[in-house]
Amino acid sequence: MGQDILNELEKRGLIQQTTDREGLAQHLKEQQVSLYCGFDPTADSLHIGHLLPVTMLKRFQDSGHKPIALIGGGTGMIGDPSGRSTERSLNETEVVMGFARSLENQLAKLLKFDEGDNAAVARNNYDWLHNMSIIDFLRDIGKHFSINYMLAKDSVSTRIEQGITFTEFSYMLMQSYDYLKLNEEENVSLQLGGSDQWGNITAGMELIRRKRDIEAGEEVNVFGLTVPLITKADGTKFGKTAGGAVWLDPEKTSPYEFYQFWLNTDDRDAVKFLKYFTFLPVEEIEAIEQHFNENPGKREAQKRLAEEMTKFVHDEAALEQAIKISESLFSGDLKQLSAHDISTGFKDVPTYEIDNGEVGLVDLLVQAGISPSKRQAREDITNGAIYVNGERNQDVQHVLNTDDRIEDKYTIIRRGKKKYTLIQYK
Ligand code: 629
Repeated sequence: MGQDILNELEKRGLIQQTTDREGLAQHLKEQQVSLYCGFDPTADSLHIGHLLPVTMLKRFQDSGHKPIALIGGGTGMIGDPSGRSTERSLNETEVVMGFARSLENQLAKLLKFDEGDNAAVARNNYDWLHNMSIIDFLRDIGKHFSINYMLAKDSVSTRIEQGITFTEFSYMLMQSYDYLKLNEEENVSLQLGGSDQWGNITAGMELIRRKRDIEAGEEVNVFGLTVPLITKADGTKFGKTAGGAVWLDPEKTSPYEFYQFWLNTDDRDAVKFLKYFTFLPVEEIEAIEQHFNENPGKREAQKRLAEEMTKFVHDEAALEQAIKISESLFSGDLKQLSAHDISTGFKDVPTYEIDNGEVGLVDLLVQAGISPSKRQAREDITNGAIYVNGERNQDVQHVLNTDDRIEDKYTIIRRGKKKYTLIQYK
């Protein structure tokens, strides 16, 4: 089954921890393994922090195993304390349900749900958690965990000082129950997650062992595997930009912004990220690494990373649009951009709205705050520092007319090398 997937994952640096490494390797060699990773619906989209586990599910699927994407419709109502220093605020049921549907649709695009005997499966733990009785929960699950065991988990121990409610304290029992449930119903024997999930994953294994040992006296083969937390060479948090989180939903983070996020990867991180996130074979990445080391200025590693990731999360057409916008902005040649390209590519650029009439270039520069005074505006123009839609304009008498508008909506003014302002007509 699959060309020794664990070795491949190890080569790529993707294994933080596993339970019983030897046993797991054997298990994966002997049979098709059903494995799962959970995603709590805490927003209406997955973000880049979810991408590594998603690609992990795909790697296992590509090597013949069966991935199960668990949507935490039930656990999302409670809130995982893992890796968090403060209590979460609770969302309404309808909100969580809506988020759950969005995540399910996104996952449907990233894994193969309809191919072969290892087609991916989506389950939602709301289905078995929402009507579980408190008596059953405390008798059948709670009874298997000592308070000492639960207090010793990082997710809890790091919160004792700050405070943790009984609600979040109980979270690990729900995730443990999921593993048990999926073990029984889907024959799941491996749970994946980020390293923040280690405590919850091992708690689930504990519950399965206790249940099975008590009820049948048999040995059970269940495993856990975590991927590393992603760190960046410059010490800043991975996945955050000035504009906030990087979402997988193209409405929240456009494919252009998504592409740019990867393109801006630090030289020191680029090869590591190629190994982590892309499906390019390690040998190919090593070849890219060699070229890259010879000529880092070409940013070949970042370009390849941005291409592969944009293609995976979005599609070929989105990638082409992202490249087109990036190249136009870089070269300053904006003529080939559509209004739609502009609204995507200039999201973070200062925008100035003006009435739909004619306006002199000098006046516009001052009104839009591009030049500080009329005198300076005239100087900027004569000096050749002002570009209208990518073309230098040195005419102080120029009056902006409809020819200066892209699809009658926008004019792009550039002052100097890089300072863009978007003029939008009301
Ligand atoms: C029920 C819920 C389960 C199994 C897992 C879960 C969700 C889990 C969690 N995961 C994070 C999330 O939902 O909170 N308790 O945002 C997130 N995960 C992916 C990775 C993670 C983790 O979705 O495991 O480490 C991020 O990389 O934080 O039965």
